[in-house]
Amino acid sequence: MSNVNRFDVITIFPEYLEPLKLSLIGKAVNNGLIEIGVHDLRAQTTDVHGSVDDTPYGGGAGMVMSPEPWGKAIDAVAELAPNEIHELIVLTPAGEKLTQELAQTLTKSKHLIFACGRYEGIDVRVGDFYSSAKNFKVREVSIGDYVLGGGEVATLVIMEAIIRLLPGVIGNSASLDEESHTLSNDGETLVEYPNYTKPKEWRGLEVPEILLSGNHGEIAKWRLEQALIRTKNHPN
Ligand code: 6GU
Repeated sequence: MSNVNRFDVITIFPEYLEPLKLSLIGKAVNNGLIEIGVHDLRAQTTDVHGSVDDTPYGGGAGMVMSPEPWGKAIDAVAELAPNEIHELIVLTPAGEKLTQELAQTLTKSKHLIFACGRYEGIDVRVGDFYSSAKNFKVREVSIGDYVLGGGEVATLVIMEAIIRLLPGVIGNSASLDEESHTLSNDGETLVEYPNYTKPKEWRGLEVPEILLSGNHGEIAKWRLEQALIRTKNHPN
């Protein structure tokens, strides 16, 4: 069984996803570990203005994204991974909150489709339709309790959280086991212990003596204590 291999993003601002070409994710694409497609929702519109939204039934402020361009765009990207289960991630501040555990779960999906809503969101029937469609799984996901202008930045966050966990993406995969929200103390998730590198003294600040001792047992104990203190003082 292999991990995720395809990500498709549907948006009215494809340029927002340009950072996917950089750094760790860009390298993972160049090395053939993953495939990424970014698709302009407006390519699926039929009127001269390329309209993707309309006024809400029942009245109220703002605009709602129309279902038809979304349906066409999602059907088209599903064809790019024809024999897979398509996990449709609908970005919305009302969704399930992204956690390290959810990122880990999403590494198991072979095909992830990110639907980046703007305005007051996407007509809810889009999610409803694909929820009952064969070969689709739908999740509404949020990255935190604040409101963004659209799902594009949230997509970058979620994709980075997933892709760095995939085998081969990070050279030293042991570093994944020691980072914040992964370290565990009897089932409790901890934030990471403090890290130091050379020089031994910087602007009058010293590296803790224990880290220079070479005593791996004592160092591990100190790091766990520090992680526990930091976790306790963590604002969330
Ligand atoms: Cl996924 N979308 C928007 N528009 N705002 C958000 C969000 C998503 N997650 C947190 N805030």
